[in-house]
Amino acid sequence: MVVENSPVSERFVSLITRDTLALVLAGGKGTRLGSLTSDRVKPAVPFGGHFRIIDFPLSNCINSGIRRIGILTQYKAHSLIQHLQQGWGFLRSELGEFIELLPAQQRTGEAWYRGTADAVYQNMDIIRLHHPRYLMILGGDHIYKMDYGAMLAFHVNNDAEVTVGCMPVPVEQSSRFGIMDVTDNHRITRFMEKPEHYEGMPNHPDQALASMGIYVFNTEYLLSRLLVDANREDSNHDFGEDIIPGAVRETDCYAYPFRDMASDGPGYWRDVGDIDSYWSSNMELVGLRPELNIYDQDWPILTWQRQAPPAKFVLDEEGRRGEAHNSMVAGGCIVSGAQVSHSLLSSFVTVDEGSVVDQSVILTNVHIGRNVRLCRTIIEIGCHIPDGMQIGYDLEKDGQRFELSPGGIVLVTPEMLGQAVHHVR
Ligand code: ADQ
Ligand code: ADP
Repeated sequence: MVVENSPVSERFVSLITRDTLALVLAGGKGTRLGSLTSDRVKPAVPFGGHFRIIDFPLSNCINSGIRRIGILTQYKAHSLIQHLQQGWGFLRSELGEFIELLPAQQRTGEAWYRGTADAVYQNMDIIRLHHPRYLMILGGDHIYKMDYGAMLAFHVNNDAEVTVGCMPVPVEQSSRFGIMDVTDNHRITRFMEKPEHYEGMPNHPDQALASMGIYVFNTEYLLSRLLVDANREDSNHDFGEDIIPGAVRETDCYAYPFRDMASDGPGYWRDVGDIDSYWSSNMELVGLRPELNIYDQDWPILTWQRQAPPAKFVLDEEGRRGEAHNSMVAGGCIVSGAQVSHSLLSSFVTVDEGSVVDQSVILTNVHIGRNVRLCRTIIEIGCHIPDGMQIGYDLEKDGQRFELSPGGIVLVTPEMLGQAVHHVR
């Protein structure tokens, strides 16, 4: 096993990842994604054509050699549970590997999960059963590729009790994140959750060091803190607000700088917090040189997907080409005599003759009729866009019948379409 106080050689990283239990926080309400989260929790929101957002942290776990994973759920979990059951059942329990759902179930009293720290506290008995030496706490709603093994090795090498994943952000964004001050050797000296005012990093006043909401804890330390926190009436039972600031005051906490695995440059990490950032991070994928490479076979993003025939592009009877460029088109799609550009089509999308789809994110099982024009739209699973409809050109009108984001992206759901079509009749 790892020898106390001695640097971890790369040979031993696998011993640390095997001694780690990952807990993915997937229970937040996350209302800023509007109708995309009206009946599913954010980690279950589809992303990048094939994936659900939670596939990113889960794939990071598997690719890092962490194969014991608990998922803490609470609100609107049906779609998430279905996805995990369909796609993430491949681990071998006889080898001690598992992905386990940990729904709020009043294990410690009357309350549902009161906050992120309470969600972990309420599962303390289950955590103890697995007796992991390290706990890796992960948010379930971020898009990124990260080798957690490197962060765990950093934690052990520093002899830390707590390690927080971090990256620099523009100082104006400080109020959206946990922000920390660190010494030259990465020890955290101060942690402020979403500060209203922050003066910037000493060497870079235009930047702030932000917490990614990813933590490594020595299990015994975290469990002892959670016991104390659970009984405090002045606590919100939240990692960012209570546990991390308290730990920084009393023990050795380190900040692990997240870097890109391939280039060692700044890492790609997105919190798809609202409709505009959801749309733009999907759009980044279809661009010329996406920062996030989902074609990297060394770090596959795993998911569940339906069996689908290849995507098909058809010349229609009038000789109009069915084409897509600068786009990603999933299996089961048929583009017939229609033009698709700068867009992302999930599986089983059909685009009929004479239609134009531009800068749009189309989710699974969508039918786009004839002579439809879509620009800067997000079309929810199961929509049928009637012939001749135009969306994304007259934003004032679209704002009345669909959901319009501050950045001018139109989100369309089957319910809104039902009402819009009914209204026209
Ligand atoms: P926020 O993003 O505001 O800040 P929060 O809303 O607490 O964090 O959500 C973190 C994760 O926990 C999400 O994946 C969410 O789904 C889940 N979650 C929330 N409430 C839960 C509950 N009751 N039960 C189970 N899961 C729950 C955090 C940190 C900041 C950091 C940012 C980075 O507090 O310091 O900068 O993440 O995005
Ligand atoms: P929702 O997220 O709205 O609950 P559902 O899970 O009900 O979505 O799925 C709606 C349709 O999308 C179904 O046909 C289902 O087979 C398909 N689907 C579900 N998950 C995925 C996925 N990860 N990738 C592609 N298609 C999916």
